Amino acid sequence: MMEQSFEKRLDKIRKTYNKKIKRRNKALFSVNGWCQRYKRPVLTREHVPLHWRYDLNKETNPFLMERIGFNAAFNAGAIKLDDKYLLVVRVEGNDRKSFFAVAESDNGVEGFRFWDQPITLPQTDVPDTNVYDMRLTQHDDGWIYGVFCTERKDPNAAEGDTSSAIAAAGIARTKDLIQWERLPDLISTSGQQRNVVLFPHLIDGQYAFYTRPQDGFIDTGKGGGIGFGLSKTIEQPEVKEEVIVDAKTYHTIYEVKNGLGPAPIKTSQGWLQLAHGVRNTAAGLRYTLYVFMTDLEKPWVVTHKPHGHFIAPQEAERVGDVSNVVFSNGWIEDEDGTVYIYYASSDTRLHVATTTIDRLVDYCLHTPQDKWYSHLSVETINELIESNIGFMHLID
Ligand code: M1P
Repeated sequence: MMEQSFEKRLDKIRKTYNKKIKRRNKALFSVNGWCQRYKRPVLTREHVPLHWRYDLNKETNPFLMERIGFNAAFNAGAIKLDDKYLLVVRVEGNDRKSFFAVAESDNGVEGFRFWDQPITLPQTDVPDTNVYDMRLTQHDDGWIYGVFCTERKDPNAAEGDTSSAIAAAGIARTKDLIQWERLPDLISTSGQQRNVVLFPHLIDGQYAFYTRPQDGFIDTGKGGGIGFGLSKTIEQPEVKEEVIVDAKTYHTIYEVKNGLGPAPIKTSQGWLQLAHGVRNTAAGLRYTLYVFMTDLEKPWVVTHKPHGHFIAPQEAERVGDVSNVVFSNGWIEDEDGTVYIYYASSDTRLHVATTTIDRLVDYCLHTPQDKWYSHLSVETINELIESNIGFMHLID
């Protein structure tokens, strides 16, 4: 076992890697018509370049072993620049540290390749222990902003508590995704923040953020819900007041907590929003994605909110490092109205689902709302059945 020469191993490793990254993807039939899933994930840990993993010098690595292991490639911010579909991926090493790396594709559904080096993220005075889940916003001010979660050990953790952490919104900006300028972390009134997203336009001359105030690192406590607040500057970002856009709500898919996904997409009907909702189960937390719409002039006011989830973990997506999770912090609107939704499953790998602006708008406008009670759900179903009476011959 393992007696293969350096050269033979190299040949096999190289071929396996190239086969993996060149694999074509295939759209699957969409039963619900909301979006099309694809047969294969667009990125996995196996897409991490070989020169990040192996010391390729036979003298110093005679067994051609991986010197640096990678555990996952998931939750990615997304943007289209110069005709390329670009993802700022959360790559997680075996050391549990996440960092950001750009992967590029010509068509958005296959052939993603990481750029040669991961992003070098400048630090603030207090270094980030861990960073993840960057949301990209092409802002009117000419910068591309990346807002992400920065996590540091809680300085007030009790002696022996080596888990408690503080989550905050880190901010960096760039023009090319290569050079990044770090700005101070967002200051807000709540103890912690995650899932913060910069809105692309100024509102009343101020920078606008969707937030997710939370009391604790995992538990959102009183703070649950997607919030919204304004900051006078981006160089000293501070939100002094947050209104709740979409609250966590009893007996829904966002009962325990929720958080915005990517920056919203503008349509003639309103802002399309993608978010994740979390509920508890006997088997642990379940994360699903939902879609809603906010007002064009007041993007903090919900105008349409379909009931339930838009994407939930299915089949192999259900299992991973944190099972029963789908999460998205990136989507791309193409010139022809196609929307590429990049969602990760179970904190392990990244997938794409495609849809269109028209479909998403139709989904928001015509999917029934949650009426909060089982008997009212039945009422809604009966309304549909009633309206279908003249069309039953179509399915007989
Ligand atoms: O493990 C599931 C997700 O948990 C967090 O999301 P939230 O803050 O809403 O609980 C994030 O850490 C996210 O990265 C992760 O996918």
